[in-house]
Amino acid sequence: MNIDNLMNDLEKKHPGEAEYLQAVREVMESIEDVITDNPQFNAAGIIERLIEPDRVLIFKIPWVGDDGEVNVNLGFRVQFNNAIGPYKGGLRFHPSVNLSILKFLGFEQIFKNALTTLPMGGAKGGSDFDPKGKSDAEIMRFCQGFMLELWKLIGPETDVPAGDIGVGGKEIGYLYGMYKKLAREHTGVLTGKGINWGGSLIRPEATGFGAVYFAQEMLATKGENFQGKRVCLSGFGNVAWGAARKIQELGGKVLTLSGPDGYIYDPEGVSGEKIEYMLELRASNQDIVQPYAEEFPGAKFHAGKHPWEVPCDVAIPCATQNELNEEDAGNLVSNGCFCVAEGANMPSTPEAIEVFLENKVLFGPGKAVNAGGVATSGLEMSQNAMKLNWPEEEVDTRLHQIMKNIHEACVKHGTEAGGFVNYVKGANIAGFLKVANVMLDQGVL
Ligand code: NDP
Ligand code: 2IT
Repeated sequence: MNIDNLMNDLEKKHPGEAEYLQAVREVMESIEDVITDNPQFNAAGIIERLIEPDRVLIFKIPWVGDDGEVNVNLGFRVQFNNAIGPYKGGLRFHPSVNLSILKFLGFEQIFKNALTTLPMGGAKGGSDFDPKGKSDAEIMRFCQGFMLELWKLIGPETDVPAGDIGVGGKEIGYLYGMYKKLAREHTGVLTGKGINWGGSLIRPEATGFGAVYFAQEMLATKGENFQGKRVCLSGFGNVAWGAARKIQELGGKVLTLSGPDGYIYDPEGVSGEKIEYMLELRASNQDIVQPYAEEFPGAKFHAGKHPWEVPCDVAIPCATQNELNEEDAGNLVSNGCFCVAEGANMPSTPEAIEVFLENKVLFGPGKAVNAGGVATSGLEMSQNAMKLNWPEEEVDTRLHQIMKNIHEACVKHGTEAGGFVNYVKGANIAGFLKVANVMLDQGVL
């Protein structure tokens, strides 16, 4: 496989789709040797079939604001690959959303979902709708308009969306209500549902808990754990909240949070009521982290800066793609950070990843580290299919075991001569092999 030729052809077909091309290149670089050693994949055109989505739906959502004005947003669903199960992946509502971002997320989701060991294919969707400053009534009308188009494409055995940035329990409720009305059925068509209508315990916490379980496994390879560790987090949303809770439980200290406006440094640690305050901040729909420093005066707000300049042992980026660059990676390494676990999807730039790998940092990529969210969505689907609910402990135990298994798969496929574990390679190879072999079994489709 000539990666440069492949990428040039792909770029010609999809010019300007930077995030999508970035995600494809990373996977191709990891699996290059696997492709050379297994000519059956090329013979079946696996790569060419894997890097293009099965289909993409783009639609418009006209909706009326509280002021009576008509607004029009774009909606998307990228159904990437359903070799191992129904299409599965979140919906993102954020003004930055475009086709490139959703294709990168859908592509990553194929391998992430394969790593969970559960039967789920890869998809992603969303809209450039900005929830910031919108009333509940506006969010409801928008979600209803979104589902009016989407419902035709999805179903509990076809495609099962969930949340992502800007889509939490409230939005899933409005989306589910509209689906139920249109399809005239109660099914597990979305995950992240409310606990009284088919949701799973632990799903809200799952991505953050899972990320910390994975980091725990990485630390254990060095005989370490979270006790007394200084941890820098970015973001202040769902993933950061779950991670903060679990780190506190394990005896670590969360020093930072961040938003698009800058970062918070809290030398006393983000713990107890401060963690729950994150939920209030997000629910305010203001999308700034600065008020934390006004609420808790021991903390300091640093406008327009990344949290990665604060000395720490472990870093867990939980905000968005490409939020941690080469300079940030350099700062982390020179300040002694030895473990980086990606809670967000593709938060580190390729240059930053290179810095981490060159310096033998324990670096866990998003598709492995944050797979606990979609894994617990898979557990929600299982519970829906059985029409019963597992207790919290059962879901958490399964989630924990899944994260341990993903870590083991990364070690199996990513251990280099000399013993260093390249988790990027390990996750990409393990995820790819599963999907590629299933595609071989099922023929050219
Ligand atoms: P939330 O909407 O709950 O929080 C997102 C956080 O990231 C907010 O703090 C948000 O602030 C910030 N953020 C978003 N876009 C930007 C930007 N362009 N620049 C700086 N900060 C930004 O989302 P989640 O916590 O659910 O998602 C966070 C990350 O985790 C995403 O990468 C998501 O894809 C990933 N993820 C989520 C899973 C889940 O189950 N929810 C599962 C696996 C991965 P603001 O909104 O103000 O921009
Ligand atoms: O990026 C992700 O894995 C998610 N946003 C969760 C997807 C899901 O279907 O639960």
